[in-house]
Amino acid sequence: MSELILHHYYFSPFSEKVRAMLGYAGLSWQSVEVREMPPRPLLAPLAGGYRKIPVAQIGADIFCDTRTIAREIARLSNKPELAMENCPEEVQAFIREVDLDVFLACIITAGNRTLLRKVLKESSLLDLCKLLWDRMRMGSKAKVKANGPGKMKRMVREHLDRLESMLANQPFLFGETPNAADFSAYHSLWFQRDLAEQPVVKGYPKVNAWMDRLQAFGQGNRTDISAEQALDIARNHSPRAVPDSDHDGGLIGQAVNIAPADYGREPVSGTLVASTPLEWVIVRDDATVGQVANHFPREGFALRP
Ligand SMILES: N[C@@H](CCC(=O)N[C@@H](CS)C(=O)NCC(=O)O)C(=O)O
Repeated sequence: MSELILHHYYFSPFSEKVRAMLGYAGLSWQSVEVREMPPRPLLAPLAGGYRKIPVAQIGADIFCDTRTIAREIARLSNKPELAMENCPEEVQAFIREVDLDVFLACIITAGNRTLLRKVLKESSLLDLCKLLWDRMRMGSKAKVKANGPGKMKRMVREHLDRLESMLANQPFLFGETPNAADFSAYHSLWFQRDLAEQPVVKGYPKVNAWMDRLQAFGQGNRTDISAEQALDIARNHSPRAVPDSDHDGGLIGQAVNIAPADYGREPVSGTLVASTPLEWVIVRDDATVGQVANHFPREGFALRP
């Protein structure tokens, strides 16, 4: 069993991205299911204010954002192609686009009765109202350019056209085997096709076959544990050693805030202990679990001394 713990919820596309990666990587992992919206009091000691999902944990190290999570999965499974930075620049540019603009277009245009029915099966009407309110508030504070619904529907169709042609002569988007791009493109379409059952995806046979191929890898070997067990694990570990690095020049050892730059921009405060070209690591002393380290990708995040 790898020591990786994933804090996630079923309806979260970015969680689905990681679950699918864990399947391709063939890893055993531990699962903690969290609510679809804050407050998440048993995750807060680990995430330290970071509100997005999923979050991964290895001992007392907490990985925020699927980019740092993918890096850990790549390392644990010896599948470097899962980490974006190991992919060619063309692939990285594709991932940047699909993980933000295409994701938002797919999520916002997916809403329909089927999706509502499925969400209501798992929660109450009151919780559904709270969820919609939470997402509206998150959207109103976001720093991403908003497109109208017509434009977003067009974006989804253009994206599907593009994938269909990329898959014309090969099983995966960039060749014979998957890389990080496949999982980034997959999760938003999973939300459209498998959750909302939107008819638009049906018209794309190669895209459907590719999604089925990714799903055939499974989701690895999952063991459910409780949030309290995850907290115990953090409490019984110390953060791992960090690389000797000071990419920002002189900030190591200083108190900093790190927050996503796009949406869900709640900051996490701590002492900067590593600053590499790819990531920032801060340590925090938490009253419940003791010292934990939070890892953030540089891309898509902002650091303030
Ligand atoms: N860039 C983030 C995006 C994560 C994200 O947007 N997650 C959504 C769920 S799929 C989220 O956190 N929504 C708000 C919430 O669940 O509280 C990543 O790659 O992990």
